[in-house]
Amino acid sequence: MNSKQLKQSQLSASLTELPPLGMDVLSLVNDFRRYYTYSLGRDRHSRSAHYAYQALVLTLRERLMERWKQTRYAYEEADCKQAYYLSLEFLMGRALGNAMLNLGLEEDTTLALQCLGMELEELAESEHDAGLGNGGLGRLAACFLDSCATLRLPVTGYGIRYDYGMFHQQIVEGEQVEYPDHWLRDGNPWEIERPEYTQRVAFGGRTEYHRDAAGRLAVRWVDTNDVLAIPYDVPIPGYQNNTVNTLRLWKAAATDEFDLGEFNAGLYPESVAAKNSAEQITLVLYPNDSSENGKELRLRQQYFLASASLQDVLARWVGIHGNDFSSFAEKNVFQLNDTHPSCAVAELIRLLMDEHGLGWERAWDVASRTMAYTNHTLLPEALEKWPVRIFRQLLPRLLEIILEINARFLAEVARHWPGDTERLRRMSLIEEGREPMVRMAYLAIVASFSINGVAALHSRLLAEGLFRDFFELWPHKFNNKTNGVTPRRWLAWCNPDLARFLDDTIGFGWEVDLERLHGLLPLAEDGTFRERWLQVKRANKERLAQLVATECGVTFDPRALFDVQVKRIHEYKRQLLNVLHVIHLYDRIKRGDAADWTPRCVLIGGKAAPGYFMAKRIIKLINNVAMVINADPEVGPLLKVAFIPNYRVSAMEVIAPGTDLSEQISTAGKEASGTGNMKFMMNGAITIGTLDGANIEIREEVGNENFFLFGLTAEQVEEQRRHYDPAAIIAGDEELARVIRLLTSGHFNQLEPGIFDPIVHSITSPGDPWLIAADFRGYVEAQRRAAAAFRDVEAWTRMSIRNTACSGRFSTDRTMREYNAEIWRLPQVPAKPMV
Ligand code: 26Q
Repeated sequence: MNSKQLKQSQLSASLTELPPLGMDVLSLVNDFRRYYTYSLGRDRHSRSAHYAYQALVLTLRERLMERWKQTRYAYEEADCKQAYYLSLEFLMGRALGNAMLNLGLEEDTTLALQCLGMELEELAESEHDAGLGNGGLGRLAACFLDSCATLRLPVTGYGIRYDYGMFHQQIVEGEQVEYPDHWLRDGNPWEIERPEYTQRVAFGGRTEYHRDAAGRLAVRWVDTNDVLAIPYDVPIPGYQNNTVNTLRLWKAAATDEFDLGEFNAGLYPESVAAKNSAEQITLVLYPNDSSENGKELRLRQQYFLASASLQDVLARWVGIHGNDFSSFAEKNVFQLNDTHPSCAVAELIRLLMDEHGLGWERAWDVASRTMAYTNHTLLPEALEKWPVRIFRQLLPRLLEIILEINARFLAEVARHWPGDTERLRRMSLIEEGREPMVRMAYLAIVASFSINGVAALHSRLLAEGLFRDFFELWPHKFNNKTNGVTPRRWLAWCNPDLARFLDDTIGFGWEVDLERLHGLLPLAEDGTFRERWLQVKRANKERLAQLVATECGVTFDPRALFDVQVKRIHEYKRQLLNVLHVIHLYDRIKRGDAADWTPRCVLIGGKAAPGYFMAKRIIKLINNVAMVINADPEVGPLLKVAFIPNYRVSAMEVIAPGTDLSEQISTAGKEASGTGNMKFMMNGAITIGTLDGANIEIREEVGNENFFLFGLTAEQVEEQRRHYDPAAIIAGDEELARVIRLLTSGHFNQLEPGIFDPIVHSITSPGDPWLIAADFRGYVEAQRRAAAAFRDVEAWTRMSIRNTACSGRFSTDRTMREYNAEIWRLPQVPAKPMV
């Protein structure tokens, strides 16, 4: 050994594990300065908050990074079962606050920045929301990941890295205008590109049959157009437990051959065009929250996600076990977030048979023991279907497999119900007709060992209605998992004043054991406690009023009742019913019926799918009504109405803590669960709502005295529809008749004649599926009770406290424990302690 080699080997031997990064204020200050000065090259002349934000993210990110690696090692070494949450949507919102909170660095970071003369709030505000989802289903996926990491469950999220997330909504002359959400413009410091795990996804082409080496009939999928899937990993920190799980998002990229082939033929523009069409796949999120049928690009997205994710899991498996899949189902489970990723069923079979040499029976056995499906909708028209024709063109091999699954499945149905051809037709994975369609929900049901709804009522209605035939065949597959929300983001982070107050009164640790909020119940009787509760609510209402002032230009008085409905705009969610009530209040003021008035500020927000005409017209109505009311000096402070533009995760973080009354007023039997209802409840709002979705369970937890209930039940809704006569209801209700007259008279559209005719028509039509007129009277009376209750400050505060106190069940920690106990069966794997 020469001296150079000697030196090298001595150096190598003296290398030790990197020491963990400091978790104190001084380390944070110094790392921040190092990033700001040396990595980003900024100095005291840099005035934009953006670079300070970047330096802060890098400082926190490196602390996540070491825990992330240790978590991966811990899962590898445990060699345990893992779950994969497949979802076309992850509505993550902002990550900075969450990272600080979950690392336990919230206080120290605030201090560190103060030392440097900066405000955390300003930096936090400069982060774009990661809006890779439409609404409830996407945000649920994000809350699930937070809880899985907190519970130390080995769960990986798989999704798509859209270049453009949910559109940015502006309101121009009362109407929604959509702008592209280029959220990656300034880069995304939270993601790590991992090109070393790139996968290849095929489209188009045809299938070819041949004999393999062992003489068995085998299939080749040939002449395909391939696209690369490049993973970008996002860290998902657990709550102060050193666990960091992974969200893996795929980006589409053109293959090299693609370019080269065309290029060599001298077709440069064509080759660039081909590259473009490959990269189209992950360009933009579809902004519909109920299925839009027939868009081929959407099916491409779905298959791209399913195929890349399954190949990724299988590659890791094969790396350890080779082509022995005998224990695969004991070690892996895939949770399908609605039918959107349900191509995975057929894709797993394809990969096992065509790529790894399994026969049908064994491939089917693996698939049907690893797939689990969650349904999120009861609206029959929202069930996903794809034309067989598109499948044949785009995914010919998958179609063959789906048809094979169907043939075998229908044979089973025929054995179970001999001679019942009507049932065969009903249950077939293929809907026959002029344009035959693949029924994605049935594909998911047939292959899954577990099928769940997202609230008790929803799961019951699935079994009794939408999926009845399947429930009769396989009752054991069906189960309920009531949704939740993560109390870290939706209480600890978004409502810090309440969080500190909770620490002071019920002690530390409620963030991970939310049932401990029950400890607040006796305190509802304590006058000083109530006084402080009210102070916290008051400060939060001031913060919300500030947001409404800047975003809507409307003045909300924090002493008034803050009445809020924020969610996607949908006829079944009945924002229209809310508006009718607002018009009714206005009418009462104008006709001098305002004795014992409770001043009220009504806030409505939400996005409409760009092609949903009625939803857009409802937004226009809300804005026009607001304009008239807010400008009327006679109304003054008695009633204010605002539509908050661009409702999103970060807006809800201000809205929920400042709300008094939470509007959950969907037509019973239509809202699968709702999760906004839970966020409001946790923050001490009282619900006005129907017996729909999780409202039912919320009311059971908090008690009828602390909930403003109204409206038809799901059963009564079905009954009413058969002989619905809104004209008679309107004729028999003078106050409703006056509201309708105000609408038809053009009072809210003096310069835009007729624009609200479609709305009036829908309310007055016997075919109105949402039964607006039927629930109007009950709603107005519930609102009267709420207004009266609000005037008794003491009683209202009791109700508010009880709502928070009883919200423990709606933590996604509970939801994830149930998924794990009854579906996934994963061990909890502790992270290695940081030394
Ligand atoms: C499907 C195919 C093509 C294009 C779009 C879609 C699509 C996209 C998103 C269909 C549906 C969605 C989203 C549905 C959704 O958010 N559902 C909500 O899920 C929540 C979580 O379970 C529930 O609380 C809500 O009740 C439910 O409406």
